[in-house]
Amino acid sequence: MARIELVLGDITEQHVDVVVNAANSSLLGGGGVDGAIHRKGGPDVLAACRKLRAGHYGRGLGTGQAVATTAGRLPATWVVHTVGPVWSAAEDRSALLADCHRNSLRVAADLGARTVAFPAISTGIYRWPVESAARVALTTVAATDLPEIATVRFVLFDRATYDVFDVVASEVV
Ligand code: AR6
Repeated sequence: MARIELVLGDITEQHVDVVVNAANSSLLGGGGVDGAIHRKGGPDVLAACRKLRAGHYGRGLGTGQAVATTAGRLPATWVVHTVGPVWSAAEDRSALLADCHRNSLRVAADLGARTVAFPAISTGIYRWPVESAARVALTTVAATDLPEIATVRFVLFDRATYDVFDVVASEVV
């Protein structure tokens, strides 16, 4: 099993092989993590995303799927873009949130990545409650055994989110 780390910080500053982007199905940018990755990664990231849209992903990236591009000017080597589910109180979409994590790790392993950094997918603009998202993210990563991946780092942007991940990690990992 990969070592799981929690850090308080900015995902665009991580020196890892892969940073995971909390993207949307257009792959063409947005706010939050997505905006920061495109801003700091620069035009090569957007160009690679446009190429994906012109090819296999003409209809966009489905919720729970993952695909890689260059990381452009980021310190990471690759960005793996995934689309989290929008929170719904009426419908349990946890399986899709788990898919995001599992599929991102598989794409990273196929690239030969050893270190992968995730943000708290779906907990911002997509409004997923942090404790529930942390439980899905941490249990899924802990259960996804890919020998290539040595370290998975959750990069939490604020202290409150970090503290919730820390409590959940002590229960499930
Ligand atoms: N580093 C680490 N975490 C961050 C950063 C950062 N630089 N910036 C924000 N966060 P969000 P979502 C935290 O909204 O909920 C975009 O428009 C943030 O505080 O980035 O999956 C996409 O294009 C929150 O805890 O992702 C989609 O349309 C977490 O990262 C939509 O937002 C996720 O927040 C995706 O929404």
